[in-house]
Amino acid sequence: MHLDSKYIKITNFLQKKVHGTSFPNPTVFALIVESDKKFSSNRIVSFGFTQKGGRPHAEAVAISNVKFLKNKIYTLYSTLEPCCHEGREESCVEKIIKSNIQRIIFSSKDPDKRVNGKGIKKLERSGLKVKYNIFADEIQNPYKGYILNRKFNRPKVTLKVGCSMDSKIAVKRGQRDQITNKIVKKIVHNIRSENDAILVGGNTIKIDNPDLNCRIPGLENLSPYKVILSKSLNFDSNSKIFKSKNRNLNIIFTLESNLKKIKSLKSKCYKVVTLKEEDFNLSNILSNLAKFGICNLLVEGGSKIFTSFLNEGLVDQLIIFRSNFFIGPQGQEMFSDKLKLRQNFFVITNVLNVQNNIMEIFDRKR
Ligand code: AOF
Ligand code: ZN
Repeated sequence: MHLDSKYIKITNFLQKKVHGTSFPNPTVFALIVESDKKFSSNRIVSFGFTQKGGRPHAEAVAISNVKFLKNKIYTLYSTLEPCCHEGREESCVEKIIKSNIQRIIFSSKDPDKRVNGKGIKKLERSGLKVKYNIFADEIQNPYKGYILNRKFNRPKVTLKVGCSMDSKIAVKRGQRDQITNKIVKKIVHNIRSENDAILVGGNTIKIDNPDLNCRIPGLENLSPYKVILSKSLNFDSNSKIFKSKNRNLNIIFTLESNLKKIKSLKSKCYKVVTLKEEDFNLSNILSNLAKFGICNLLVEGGSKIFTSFLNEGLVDQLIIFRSNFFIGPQGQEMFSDKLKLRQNFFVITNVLNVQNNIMEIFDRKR
């Protein structure tokens, strides 16, 4: 039925408007359409999306706003398969079965193993009509991090670099410089708000003393969690990164077991994970982050960290903001000389003009 394509397209479109606002749950968008028996008159009577903190789920919100009438047909459209596990509340499948919804149409199956097709079976067993995989490719992109988390136990990794025309990230080694323009800054803050966490190395804290939050008015509380990799915790614990009143899932991965240092960081809302030397590697750190619920990770530096992520083949997207001037040979290189060059790993998916700067987007080849 072409109506189903039309409403799924609307659902997928609207999902993108609220994407990334429901950590630790995927942001699902649902619509309920009321039709007459012949489907000649159809209208959207309700919508819902996954709320802050992950609950209520999208379907629950949408259902709660409908006054179901006996002589009408109700179709629920959703970006994701409705859940069937008893979580913090009754499952969406149960809610749908108890309501007057007869048809359920959704875009993508849920890769979470508690659901993954079981939602479909339960709905069908109750005599409801279910259709899925409708424009599922449209939702693959926003759900990429979620899918990687649930299927491969790691988040989607985006590496963000700001540099000069000759790919230098600072005028001198060990120095912080603003290289890209003000509009780039806004775009970066927007990208931050869409990620669950930002990862930096301990050196970046020492050199840049960054805040790493989102400072776009209205989006401040979508600031990502902070993740620091620091073998020795040898940074100033009064750095800005420890001052912002972020929520409680900032994490430091370290080799250090000094209880006094750890206690002081805990008091600044940081979880400290002390790893053994052999476990202090990016794959293990990513799987730890996935367990904490992180689906989208932004890596903001520095060059050693960028290089390690690239060398280990762990980058899904590379975003380079390039300014309009050269820095020259004394500048800090974007990647360290340990970078193992590999061809054909990325494809250029977009190049955008940002006033006098350029935004280059590279995606990992499938
Ligand atoms: C839905 N609608 O809006 C979302 C769903 O922690 P819980 O109990 O809320 O469950 C989280 C899981 O619920 C998550 O991994 C995914 O399988 C599903 N997300 N499902 O029906 C929603 N956000
Ligand atoms: Zn649900």
